[in-house]
Amino acid sequence: MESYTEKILITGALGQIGTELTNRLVEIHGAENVVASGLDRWDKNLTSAGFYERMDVSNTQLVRQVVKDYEITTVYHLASLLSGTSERQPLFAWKLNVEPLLNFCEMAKEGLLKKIFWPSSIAVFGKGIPKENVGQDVVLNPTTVYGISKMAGEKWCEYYHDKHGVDVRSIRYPGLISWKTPAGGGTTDYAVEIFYEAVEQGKYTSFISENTAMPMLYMDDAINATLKLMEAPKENLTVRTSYNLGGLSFTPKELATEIKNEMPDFEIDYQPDFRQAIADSWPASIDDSIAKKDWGLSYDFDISEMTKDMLKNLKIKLNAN
Ligand code: AKB
Repeated sequence: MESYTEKILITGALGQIGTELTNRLVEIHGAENVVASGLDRWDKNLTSAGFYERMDVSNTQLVRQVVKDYEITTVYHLASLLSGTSERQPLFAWKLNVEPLLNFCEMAKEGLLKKIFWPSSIAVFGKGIPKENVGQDVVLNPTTVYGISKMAGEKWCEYYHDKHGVDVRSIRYPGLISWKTPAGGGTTDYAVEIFYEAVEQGKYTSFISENTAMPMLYMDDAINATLKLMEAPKENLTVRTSYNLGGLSFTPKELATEIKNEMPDFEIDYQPDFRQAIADSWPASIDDSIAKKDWGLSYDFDISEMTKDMLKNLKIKLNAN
């Protein structure tokens, strides 16, 4: 295996995944080897990375310059518009979710980058696909702008790998649950909001109906999976579109029951909005056996451990603010 010092660029570094992934990458590689980027102005409390670049990932020339200036070897390209927001800004979502990925793939093709991580989503599946235990290779039929952009991105990843040897790796993330940085604009975000409202108000109105199951994952498990995939030997990887990742599968009602176990006075009601139709087109559970076999995917948190951890940390965080 080729050995070199990794110099890492993270786009969307101030987002829900970006904040936590940056911290872990800094722990592993050292702050001096990690460059965070985002749209916000620089503030020393913003990130643990050694460097911060304020940049719009759609600015191809600027991104290329940053890659060259820092001699970046590995990119975690997380900047993306999620499902709910993408429906409201379809053309912008297409541009943001697909074009910067192609820019990074072109740079890798030219030898400027060695490895790219790009997140896909369970949104790629869509209508007419069985709900339960959805396999890696089912026909994709997304009906949302976000799902279409992720499906196209996956095919571009495979294309650049097969045709040009670009080492671009990807995971189909389920809904991600975390307490450090709030999610924004997704359909699975109810499963984050519910915890904030439980701690702050003792009640929550869910925009997803009570019996709609979706795959979800606690952030610690998502970060571990991402790092494991990126560390896996190339030859072990049999999927070059994007790996299925199942995580946990539960409904708003089941999550509310878990919260009630910890906070008996917690109350929930349901007022589904436009995101219900998006959730209805997504799988309830996912088969991720290929990721387990190829690169050792595993999870540490079940729904009750996750609930306890979320409530414990949010209580500290929200009281401290
Ligand atoms: C969303 O709800 O849009 C995201 C996702 C599942 O990709 N969390």
